[in-house]
Amino acid sequence: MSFDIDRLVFTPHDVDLSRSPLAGQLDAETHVLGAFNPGLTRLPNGNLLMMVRVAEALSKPIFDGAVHAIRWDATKGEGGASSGGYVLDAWPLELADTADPRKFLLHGMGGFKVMALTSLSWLLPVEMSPDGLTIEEIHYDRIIAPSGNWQCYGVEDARISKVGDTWWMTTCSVSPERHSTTLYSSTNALDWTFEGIVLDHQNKDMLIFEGLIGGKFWAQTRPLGDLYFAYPPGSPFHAGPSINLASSPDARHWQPCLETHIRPHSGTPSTARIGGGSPPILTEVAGKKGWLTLWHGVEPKQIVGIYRTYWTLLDPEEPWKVLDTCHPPLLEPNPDLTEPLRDLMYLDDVVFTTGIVEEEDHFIVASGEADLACRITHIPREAFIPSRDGGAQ
Ligand code: MAN
Repeated sequence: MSFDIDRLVFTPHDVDLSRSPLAGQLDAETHVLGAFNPGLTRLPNGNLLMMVRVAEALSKPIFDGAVHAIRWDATKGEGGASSGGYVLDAWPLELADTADPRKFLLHGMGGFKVMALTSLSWLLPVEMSPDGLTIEEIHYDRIIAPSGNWQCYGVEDARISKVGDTWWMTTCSVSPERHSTTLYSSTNALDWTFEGIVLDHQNKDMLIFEGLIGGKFWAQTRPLGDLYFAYPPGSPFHAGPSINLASSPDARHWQPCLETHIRPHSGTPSTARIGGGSPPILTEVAGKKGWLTLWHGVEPKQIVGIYRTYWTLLDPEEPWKVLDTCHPPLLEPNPDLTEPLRDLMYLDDVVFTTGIVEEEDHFIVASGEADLACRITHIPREAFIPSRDGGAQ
């Protein structure tokens, strides 16, 4: 499917690294590997806010026979032992497998699959015009960067939901102890308060519904592991990560929901791995009212795979029930968009949707394109055409 308004609105060229939280801290040159996967919300002044993930990487990660990773360290910093700062870790080259451009695998780590990242991510608030197409202001004074050991390898992939008068932002925090979901809250979507870890190890892509159901907060979660149990032979689903639901009295303490939610289909490899995309919003598409959720499906291909965006409409009162969905993707990676940035590209075939704002006759959808730049697509309401066996998910 193609859309009239569909373009890259923010790229690595738009980031001024002299204002990065890492600036002047490392004895090595860095560059913006990607400025992508933006959370999206409407600000009180009518503009849109994109919370952009800036992945900052070493320009020359390999020197002195070692590959280097950036880490936030609580004991480093101008203010003494507790202010924190950034350091470089050297890993002997013979231990590292660097086939995946996003991370390197370290061998000889007790039999576990152990990774280090080629970049450290922090979050940059970028204010956009009401249609999401023009940059109005980049809020370097409100960057969200690692502030504790639980996110010493970075803060990634913000998703913003407004519930009542409060904005909630889930993020993925990376550390040796956990790859977790961290939460921030705000009363204006620009000044954020850290609320702690809300989902522990290997649970990310958490999307808080933009509204309460039965007086409770609801969210999609996606526990990820490398061990799953089989569906029975002949099942329409295949084993692997699923998008699950949880509810909470306060957005801080979450109880998993017993009902199944969105699961990978056995009939197609396109959704072999799935995860949440944009926060579910209560709206009307295809003649039905419900929670519209956009999520990603990954088709295995080489190392990273092909990432596409799919949609599902959920029952307004019982959100585990699927009202409609569509098997062909809503949004696919678009190489034409990234062509002008070809010299900066390090992977292909990825669109990763992270935000949605509703307008009268269309939705403004924010995605990361190729883990490189921010893509805004205006998707008309009529584009949501259910597959015939709509409720199969
Ligand atoms: C993972 C995450 C995302 C990223 C995709 C594609 O799902 O790290 O942040 O966009 O991979 O690389």
